[in-house]
Amino acid sequence: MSKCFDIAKAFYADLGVDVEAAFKRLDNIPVSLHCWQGDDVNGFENSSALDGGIAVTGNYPGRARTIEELRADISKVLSLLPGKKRLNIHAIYADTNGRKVERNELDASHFSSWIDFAKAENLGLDFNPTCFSHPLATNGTLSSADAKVRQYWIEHCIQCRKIGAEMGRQLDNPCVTNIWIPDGFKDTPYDRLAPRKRLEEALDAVFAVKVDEKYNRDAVECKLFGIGAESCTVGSHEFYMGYAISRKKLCCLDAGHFHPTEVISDKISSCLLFLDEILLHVSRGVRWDSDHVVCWDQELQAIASEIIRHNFDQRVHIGLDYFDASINRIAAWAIGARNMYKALLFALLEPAAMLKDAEDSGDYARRLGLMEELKSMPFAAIWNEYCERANVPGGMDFLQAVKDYEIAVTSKRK
Ligand code: RNT
Ligand code: ZN
Repeated sequence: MSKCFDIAKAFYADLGVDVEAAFKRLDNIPVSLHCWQGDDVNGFENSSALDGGIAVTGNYPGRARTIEELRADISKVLSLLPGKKRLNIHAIYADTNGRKVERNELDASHFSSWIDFAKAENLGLDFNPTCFSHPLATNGTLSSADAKVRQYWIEHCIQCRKIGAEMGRQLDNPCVTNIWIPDGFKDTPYDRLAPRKRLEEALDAVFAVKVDEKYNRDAVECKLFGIGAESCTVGSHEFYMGYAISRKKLCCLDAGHFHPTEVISDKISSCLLFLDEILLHVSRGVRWDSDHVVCWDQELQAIASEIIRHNFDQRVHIGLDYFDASINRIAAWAIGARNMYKALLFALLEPAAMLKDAEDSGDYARRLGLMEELKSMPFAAIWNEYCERANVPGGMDFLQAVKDYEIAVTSKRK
């Protein structure tokens, strides 16, 4: 234990904050690491290029090209993260031994090696159908006007929920299976209702198949627009909010899926008045849904504070969703994920009683003053201690670990 930590701890104790209790609580808040930062959302089907209105930019060397490389990279990233972890995978990351398996024919056997990996790394798993980067996804998926296309994606989503439940069962840890579809229109549609009605019916068909809720939770992710779908997105926020509440599903809030000045931190409290649980895709949109690496910015802190202040730890599932290929991918992954834990820890160190008292007594100057002063508390010493206790590098040292791995491993991938 460092001297700095002792001093910092005393600073927080003065405010009535128990650092050890904060550590204990953080130990039980999982963050789900998205596998797709490692390979630019490529997956292992070796066919279609990334589409669906999302885009990865940059071509930094060292992208994981095989399942083995991706897992090695994930293990490296995990070794740089303190706290509880989960792993979030997409259907296109199936382990099919090089065989082509149609997405509507995928089953849990194609993910058994991921389940083994999760066991070895002590992770819970989360899952996603992949309703993009596929020849049948060029003109809508679950909302397509073509019944055969809709049926294909309905079957894919059903299979994915079964896979999720099997992951949850084998790991004895419920899996969140999140459905996101890219369906939308580049130009102004005449009829916005019909595709939404088709989506509603298709989702009902997907969820009509019962899978054990103990092991699989269903989430649906809304969006404002995508590249090539600028004028209308079928699965909008209103659509999925209504759907999630009426069907008792989790709604997924992605930080990049709203108007640029709209923030998901403000939506959490409202959603949780009407829903038991929600899923977050913590991301950072820069001007658009650009999926930049998550920074420890005001919004990230606000998201974490909302979760902590209202004891939503177990009702908000925290997932990460960003992809940057312009810098070392392992660093990008670790920087964003560490920021998530950091923001949670910072929120856990808020002097709740003091802030609440200022607010309840109407002393808003004191509330603002406290919030501002808290920003310059000796937080770094607490964060470093949390990392050290978890045997991961505190402070900037993780960058050296990434560099070493780059020299030994990723730079050799040609
Ligand atoms: C796309 C959504 C979706 C994807 C991942 C890969 O805008 O955010 O969650 O990023 O499923
Ligand atoms: Zn997302």
